[in-house]
Amino acid sequence: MNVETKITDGIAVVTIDNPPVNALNLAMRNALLETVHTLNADAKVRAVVLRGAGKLFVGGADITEFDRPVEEPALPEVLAAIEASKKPWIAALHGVALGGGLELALACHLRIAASGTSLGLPEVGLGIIPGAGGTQRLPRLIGIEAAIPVVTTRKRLDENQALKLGLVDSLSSGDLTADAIALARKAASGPLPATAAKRSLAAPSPEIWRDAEAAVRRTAKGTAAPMLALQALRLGVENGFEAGLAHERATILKARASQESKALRYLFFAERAAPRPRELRDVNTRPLRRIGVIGGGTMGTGITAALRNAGLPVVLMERDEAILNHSLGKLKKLFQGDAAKGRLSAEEAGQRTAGIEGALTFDRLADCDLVIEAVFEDLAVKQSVFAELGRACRPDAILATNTSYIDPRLIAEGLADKTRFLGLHFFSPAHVMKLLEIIPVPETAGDVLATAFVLARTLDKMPVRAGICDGFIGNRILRRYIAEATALMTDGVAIPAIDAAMREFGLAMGPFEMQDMAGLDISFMRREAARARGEPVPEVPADLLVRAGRKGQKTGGGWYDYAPGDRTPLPSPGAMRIIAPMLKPSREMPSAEIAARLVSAMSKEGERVLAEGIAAEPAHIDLVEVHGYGFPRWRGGPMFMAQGGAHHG
Ligand code: T1G
Repeated sequence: MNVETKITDGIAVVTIDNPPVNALNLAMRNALLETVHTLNADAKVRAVVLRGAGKLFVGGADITEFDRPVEEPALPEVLAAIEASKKPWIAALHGVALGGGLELALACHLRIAASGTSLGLPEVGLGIIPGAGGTQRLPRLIGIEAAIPVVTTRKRLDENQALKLGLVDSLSSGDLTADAIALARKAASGPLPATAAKRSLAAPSPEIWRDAEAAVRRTAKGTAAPMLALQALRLGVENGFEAGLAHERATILKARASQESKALRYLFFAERAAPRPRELRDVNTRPLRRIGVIGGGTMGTGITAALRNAGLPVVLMERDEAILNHSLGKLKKLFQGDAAKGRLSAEEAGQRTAGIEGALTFDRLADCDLVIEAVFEDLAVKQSVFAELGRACRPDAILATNTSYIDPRLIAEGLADKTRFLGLHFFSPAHVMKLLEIIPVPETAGDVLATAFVLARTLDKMPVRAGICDGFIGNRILRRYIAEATALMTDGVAIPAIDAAMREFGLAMGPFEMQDMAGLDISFMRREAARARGEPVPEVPADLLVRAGRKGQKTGGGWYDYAPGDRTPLPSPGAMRIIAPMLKPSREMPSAEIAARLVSAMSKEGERVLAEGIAAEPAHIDLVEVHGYGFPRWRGGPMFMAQGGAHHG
């Protein structure tokens, strides 16, 4: 970790070297400030090139320092020293320049970027705003309109967009440092280029602010930081650079201490740790070149699409031609839909479809490295599939089940070699939902488990290792959440009030709206199956609804009524009449109390999940909730909330 300077023919090349992302921690700030003073005082030095060692320029301030009071020199002081230098400083950008890293570049006199560079101010994603001049210097280079989405939505700019907007002054043709030195020489031989701070900033029309505020309200999803960032931009335009800087600084210092920021920082580190479990880091993995998927239903096609989106060739197997063609047709439409929405080119959509081979027999899976079973949730059916796979696939091929409820140990019973078997629980729609529960059985080999995490990273999924119990981590906590919501309802609290409370809390929909969307019959059949096995499963109000033909949106009514072709939940006197015998007299409950009850039920179940070793740490449960069940990111998760928002960096 250091800041190294090399001076050649009057040009100083300063390299920031703090692996893995050159974060600007206290030591780096001290070293940089000292370097600025040294070079300013060195008469031999006519200009300075600032670069980052390794794969990128600078990934930002050091987020691990945010739980502590700011230690001087703070970044603004370092940047002010560079900006005040009478010698041109040229920022040589490659990989990424994010947050404080971009702010460092903005304080320089000129910027040059290599191909493939990504520039941004993603601070709102951490519940803060740029705190070292980003909201003031960026608009003075690229204008307010272009700066608004970068500062309020984490929009990234590539080098070409940056050049076009004036954020960078030139692009490197290959050797970035050499090109930067050439630019420095040129700058040193002319008048000192004006820094961003000295550039004028035209005030935009009032409509721009009005539209920006509306856009921030629409996209902020309950987080406060985007509006704070917009306000800092505006204040700088209306009150000038220095006033803007002071306001920005005061805002970030306050935002750093907020629950929202603590929650988002907690998730930042949890999301970086989960895909690379420490215990698997040195384990060799098996190749993933060709993947088989069995079952062309909703999950099978979703998984196939996710694999294709990651560039993996897929063999999709179904029982009969008609079903297979239907599944292949669905996938073709899905990729064409992505092309129509501009997410893919028509050619890419064609390639995605072409990379799927349809199959009707197990022998076609013989050379797959991994086969994922996604057939109907029936133990006997799954066991027969794995018996076939055990015969048809290479001995080193990994065999996985996408079951969401059945004990994987039972599914693997007929399998001769269980070391190559595990559960890979995708969430619907599997090509969209980030969460992947990875469920090893006792026999699962280390390299098989490690390979599953490689698959998750390849698919850009958030993997969480889960132990075996009914519902693994996510569905087990969901069941507890639903049970608590049902208890509130039978206790007299109105269904729309419970759902409204959870929407207010930050969920896209409440527990009853969600059940109606998913269908009440799925869990009803599970309860009925348990009752048939002689298990004492008490009658619940949902049973009365299903028996009355109310299965949710798909039957035009469940907890709510739905007009034909409309998914808007309408309070249902009919449903209330059916479940009335199970309800106590109605009563009011404040939204916050409803939400607290439900979230506390989730975290208590989470405690049990931890105690049983089904999850290794609280953060894993929170990742499941955030990436699989729509728990609002800015709240961190039920376990984080139960810990009083304590954030362990
Ligand atoms: N501070 C501390 N640690 C960081 C870090 C940071 N800014 N960025 C990454 N790490 C750690 C990360 O936890 C992981 O650790 C390792 O580095 C590799 O990260 C004043 C206040 C830069 C695009 O929001 O987006 O500047 O798990 O796996 O995929 O206005 O990291 O190995 O122990 O993500 O190559 C603003 C955050 C900060 C960017 C690289 N900056 N970082 O991606 O590696 S706030 C950000 C990223 C700020 C100023 C404000 C990505 C990356 P470990 P990784 P990667």
